Amino acid sequence: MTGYITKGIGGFYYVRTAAGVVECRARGIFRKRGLTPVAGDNVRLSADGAAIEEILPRKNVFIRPPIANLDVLFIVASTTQPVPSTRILDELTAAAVYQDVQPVLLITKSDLAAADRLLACYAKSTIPVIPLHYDTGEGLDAVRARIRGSLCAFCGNSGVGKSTLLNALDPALRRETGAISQKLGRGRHTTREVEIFESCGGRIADTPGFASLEAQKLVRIPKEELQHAFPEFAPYFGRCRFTGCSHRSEAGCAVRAALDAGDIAPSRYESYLAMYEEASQRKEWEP
Ligand SMILES: Nc1nc2c(ncn2[C@@H]2O[C@H](COP(=O)(O)OP(=O)(O)O)[C@@H](O)[C@H]2O)c(=O)[nH]1
Ligand SMILES: [Mg+2]
Ligand SMILES: [Zn+2]
Repeated sequence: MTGYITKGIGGFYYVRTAAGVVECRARGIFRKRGLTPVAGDNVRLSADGAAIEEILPRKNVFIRPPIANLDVLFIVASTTQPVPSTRILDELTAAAVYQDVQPVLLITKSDLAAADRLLACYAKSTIPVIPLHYDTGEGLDAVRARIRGSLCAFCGNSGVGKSTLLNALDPALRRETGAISQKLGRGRHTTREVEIFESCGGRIADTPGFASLEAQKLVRIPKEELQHAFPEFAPYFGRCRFTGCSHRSEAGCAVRAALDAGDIAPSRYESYLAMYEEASQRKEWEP
């Protein structure tokens, strides 16, 4: 019997199988090998259904929050209240691309301020951007289409409108919204477990850890790999004067030429430089 882990808590795992959700334990062998089953893992159960026998190969895995096999990361940004930091959005999109997760930017509160600035930053990035308008319902079907058949998670600062969006996508989700949930949220969110529920023909992971936007903790991207986490740089690889060009200050850099020509957004390039600098200063042994 196989299935996927919807939640792990206190040594118990809940595995959704064709026969329903089964509560089971993980075999001791995993701990010995330093392997921890996490939500999203596809697993094979023992014949009696009481134990996880095997973790099937993973597409990807995040440690904080603990989740495996993520297909789509919805990054929720509001036009205002709070005003988004493109640097943080770029760190999140890069973390997703690096882990083979499709990032999708969702823009909320487009009724309060124009989404133009954000749209312009990502227009050349190949990263899908979906502005949402709750008065007309614009954008909701596009989000549902991305959820269908996928395992997805939503991340974004507190107050950007994640819960409001989930309720609009599927009222059955009944998320608490607004000031009350934020006030209660602080302490509680840090201890809550990741949980996966089915909705819109796909699976949505409730990942408290993503909400705080700690992209730094999601994944450490080595500086040489960073360029690959910015999809709009790809057409220029191999066209720089020097092999191994870091696209920072080298002469004859094709990425910088594209920046000057307006084919790469300045905010995206600045994020690349800042993240490169940070990766350069990081010690190998730092977690
Ligand atoms: N005007 C406006 N307010 C919104 C929108 N989306 C969410 N809000 C409000 O923003 C506040 C925070 O929303 P919530 O969904 O709780 O944010 P979360 O912390 O990301 O889950 C609530 O008062 C919502 O009613 C939007 O598109 N337009
Ligand atoms: Mg919320
Ligand atoms: Zn270059």
